[in-house]
Amino acid sequence: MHTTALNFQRLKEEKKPSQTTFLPVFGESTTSKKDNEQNTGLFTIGKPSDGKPGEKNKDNTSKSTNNNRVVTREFAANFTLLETPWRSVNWTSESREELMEKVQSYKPASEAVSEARVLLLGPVGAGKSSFISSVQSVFSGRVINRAMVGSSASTSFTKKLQSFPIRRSGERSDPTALVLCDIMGIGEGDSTGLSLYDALCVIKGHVLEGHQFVAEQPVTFDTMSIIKKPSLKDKIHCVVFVVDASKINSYAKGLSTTFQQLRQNISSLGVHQVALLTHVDEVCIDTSRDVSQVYKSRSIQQLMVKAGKLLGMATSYIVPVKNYSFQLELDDNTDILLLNAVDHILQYTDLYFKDTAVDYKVTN
Ligand SMILES: Nc1nc2c(ncn2[C@@H]2O[C@H](COP(=O)(O)OP(=O)(O)OP(=O)(O)O)[C@@H](O)[C@H]2O)c(=O)[nH]1
Ligand SMILES: [Mg+2]
Repeated sequence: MHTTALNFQRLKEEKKPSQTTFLPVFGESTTSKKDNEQNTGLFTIGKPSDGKPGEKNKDNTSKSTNNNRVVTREFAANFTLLETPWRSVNWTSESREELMEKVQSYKPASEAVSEARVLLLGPVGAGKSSFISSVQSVFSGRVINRAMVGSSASTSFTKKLQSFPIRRSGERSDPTALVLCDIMGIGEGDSTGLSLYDALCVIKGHVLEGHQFVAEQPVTFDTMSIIKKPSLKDKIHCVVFVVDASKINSYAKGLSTTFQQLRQNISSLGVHQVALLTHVDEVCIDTSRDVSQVYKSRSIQQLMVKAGKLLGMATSYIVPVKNYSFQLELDDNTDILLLNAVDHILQYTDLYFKDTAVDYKVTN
């Protein structure tokens, strides 16, 4: 049996009926309270925290360990699956191969650059580095941690700007034309994390590879580590916002304002933005067991709407993904969801080249 399924089972069994709390996480559900009690369950899955195993939370919910990860969070999961998926995906190995081929043969729609630079932006612990590692894992044929993944602590694990060319599968493993750029997590409305100013400096191409970000110390133009006149190859060609589905209901209020400011400024640079809704395996037990159920999940559909509101973005720009986090082996359906996300990103990256790069060529 799948490890996660086992954990769910064990945790559900541990939960005594008297302890069960119904959390109205999915407010838009049309089911009655009785239906909810039948269709929902309280489940937890490996999330790190500072607490010790077995310790009690303030709300008296118990913590337990799962592969050295302390389980603290509780979700009311709506287990009801829709009959018809709300987006159609071809979950076959042929489709996986086709998507892989598409990404490997991708060429930017501009002669001025040989690679597309895509920046992942999002709160601490959202899964930015995990997405990069997961995409590279698909092409490597095994789960690897290329971009270093942290835990979802309060400060960003990733501190510097680091570009990861996605490498082709096979022995040559030469780089594709897709470069995913990892960066420090953005602050949730206060002064911690990557600032709006620094994010824009990166997108405009002023920041050198390896630049270490320090919260409250903005990138300065009098240092040597700055590209004063960036060319198209130095710039970011698409921004991907990354948000954690399991935190959509608890992100700080200021985060929405931060996203709004980022989106306005990035849009004025002509750079298109899409979004990834990660951790979908933590908000839907059916999806956790089988990723191909993701577009039938009512709870994920509802969280997509909430993510759209948080980001100020239509849901058609957002795709759900499950990153490789605790698994050691690849799974075809997880790969397909990840590859679909990459395909989605590349479509919007090319829009930038089509819209802007022509002007760029003429004016530069
Ligand atoms: N279950 C699950 N865990 C995930 C997923 N994505 C990331 N994680 C876990 O979430 C934690 C944080 O992931 P990171 O990739 O380091 O997040 P980040 O956005 O790069 O965070 P910072 O670098 O700290 O800003 C790690 O423990 C990952 O294993 C996912 O889709 N599902
Ligand atoms: Mg990171």
